[in-house]
Amino acid sequence: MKAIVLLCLLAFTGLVFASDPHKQHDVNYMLWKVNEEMRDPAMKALEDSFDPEGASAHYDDGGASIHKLMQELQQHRLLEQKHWFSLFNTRQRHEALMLYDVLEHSSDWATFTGNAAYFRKRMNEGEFVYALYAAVLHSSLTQHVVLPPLYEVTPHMFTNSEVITEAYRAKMTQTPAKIKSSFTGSQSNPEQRVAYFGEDIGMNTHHVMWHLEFPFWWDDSHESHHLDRKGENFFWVHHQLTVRFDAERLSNHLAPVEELHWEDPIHEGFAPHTMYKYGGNFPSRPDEIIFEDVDGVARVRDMIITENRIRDAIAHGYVTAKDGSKINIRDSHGIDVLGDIIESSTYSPNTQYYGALHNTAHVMLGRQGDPHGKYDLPPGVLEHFETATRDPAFFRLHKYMDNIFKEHKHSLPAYTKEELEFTGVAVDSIGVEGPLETYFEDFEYSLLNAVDDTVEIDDVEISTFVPRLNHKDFSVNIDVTNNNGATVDGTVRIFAYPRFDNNHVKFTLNEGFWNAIELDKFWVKLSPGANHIVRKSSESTLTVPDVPSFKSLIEQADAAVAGGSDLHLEEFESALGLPNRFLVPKGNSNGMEFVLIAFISDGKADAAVENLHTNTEFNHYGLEGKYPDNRPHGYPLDRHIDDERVIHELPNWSHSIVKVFNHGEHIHHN
Ligand SMILES: [Cu+2]
Repeated sequence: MKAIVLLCLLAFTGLVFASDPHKQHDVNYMLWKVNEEMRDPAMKALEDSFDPEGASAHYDDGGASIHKLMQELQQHRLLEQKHWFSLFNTRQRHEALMLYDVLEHSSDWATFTGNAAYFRKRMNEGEFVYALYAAVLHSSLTQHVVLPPLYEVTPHMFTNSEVITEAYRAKMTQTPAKIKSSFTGSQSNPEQRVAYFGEDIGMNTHHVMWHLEFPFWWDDSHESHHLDRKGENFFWVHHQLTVRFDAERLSNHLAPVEELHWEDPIHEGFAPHTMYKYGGNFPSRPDEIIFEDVDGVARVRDMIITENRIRDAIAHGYVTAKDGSKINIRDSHGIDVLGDIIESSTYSPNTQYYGALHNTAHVMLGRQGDPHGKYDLPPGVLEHFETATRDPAFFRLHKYMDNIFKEHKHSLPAYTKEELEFTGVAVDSIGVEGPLETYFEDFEYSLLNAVDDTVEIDDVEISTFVPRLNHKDFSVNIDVTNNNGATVDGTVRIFAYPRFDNNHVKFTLNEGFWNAIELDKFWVKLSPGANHIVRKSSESTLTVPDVPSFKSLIEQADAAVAGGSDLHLEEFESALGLPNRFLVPKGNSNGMEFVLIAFISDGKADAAVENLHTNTEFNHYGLEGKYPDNRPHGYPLDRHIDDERVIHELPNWSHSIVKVFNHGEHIHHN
């Protein structure tokens, strides 16, 4: 939403937008020490002076949302504070969404911030954080406000219990500490070799932010707009995580993930070494357990029935809506419907029949350690987007769903030469300049918000440093010939897929395409004749830069408020993509071979919105507006190939073999 609006206006007026320092300031303090007393005096005063029901004129729903929430509050029905919160808990989600509705329907900033201050003091902190994050992302009042990195707001969800315990000790003894974080488990567990992926705080943040931008609970009848291609985006973002995880496994000489299935044992157990701020430790799961029915959630049999109904729909090429009508899915739009069904979101045409395979599976898997609630354990890591990928079973579960999507994609007719061609345009070569090399570096972030404190006691610096994957700068060079005699618009699509499997068997084109990692997508103007495109790794439109630390956001907003100056944080507004440092899979010391692909399609035919061609930027997720690219995600590698010659003889694509190295380099914390 934000990025699109910004872009369109940039194109028309050349304006650059500043973030509103006051709004940034307020959002900062609402989230700073969210389990503790408000530290900003003016906002603290609002906690008791603000009257939420004061004037219905300040709400664009006439005050309906606020009356509802106030009634729940006055009747003491809301979840207590200092209690865990999970979005998959229906009642807790409803409570969080009641607050989201209040914020979303606040028509001016005083009402928004007044409500936030008022309910921060009175509602469960987890519900509050969720509601505020969702509201800041979706409210028209908070465009250009940057949300602080979630790992510094709720650090418990991103780090190990060992680190948290150390942090509490540092606080108790008032001794500054920089605590080393290690990945969960031991080297005798082969899965530990890829823990750097599932436990990467930037990847976890990406995953949470994606689910916040495209929430399954989003209901168009209560919102101002429709989320374009939400179901397809659900497929694509998880598909990319799935194939990317396999590329990491291959980098580390592990076999690709095998899908899990309801009738098979769950081979890998998991000991999370993670704790809730309130509610004890995350539950563990032993190796090789057999799926059990989970009381109050679902029976294993129901899961199989749901899956079969979805597979039937794919085989038929249509789904059956609630009213019995048929919705065709055997076309490029089908994936969107299927994504809505599998997640499921409120966009699903028939949840009664097709259930909620993904959401229910997360809870089923999360509860296997205590399926009958005998031990009163809190929810498992799989029941939070922040922590889900820590458990290797997450990727097994998503491989299972990815294979269902694959069944659908492969039921569509292969693209023909005529469909894929871009008349007069040939991609002559693609190559890489600079080393394709990854390394680990220590990244430090604050744990101040993890520990308890009081207003009277000063903070001591408490932080942790954690190894994370990064890559050296490189650029992709593409040579293109345009024989059209006039300038044309092109969409450049860059992918890479592993060349070999773990047995060093070459992937077929079909396997490779399905396993392709999307690296970049952007618009170009192709002049007549030869064009040389140099695209830097830092420019990828699919990734985001590191968000400034929470402390730095506070300092910058405070300074701007005090000095009446501008605040420029635009580049950090969207947290949708993977971190840019995560662009390339790890590779290994021998150099892991990838097939690098550039495909250029007709930009005019691709554009779903006007005026985008004048801008070389590209937004990968559409949000409020339309997603700018008409083509399905992954195009043109998203379908199976009948005849490899169609691809090989296509002039407007090119490929080359590249190697990604990792020499064990680790840049240590000072
Ligand atoms: Cu997810």
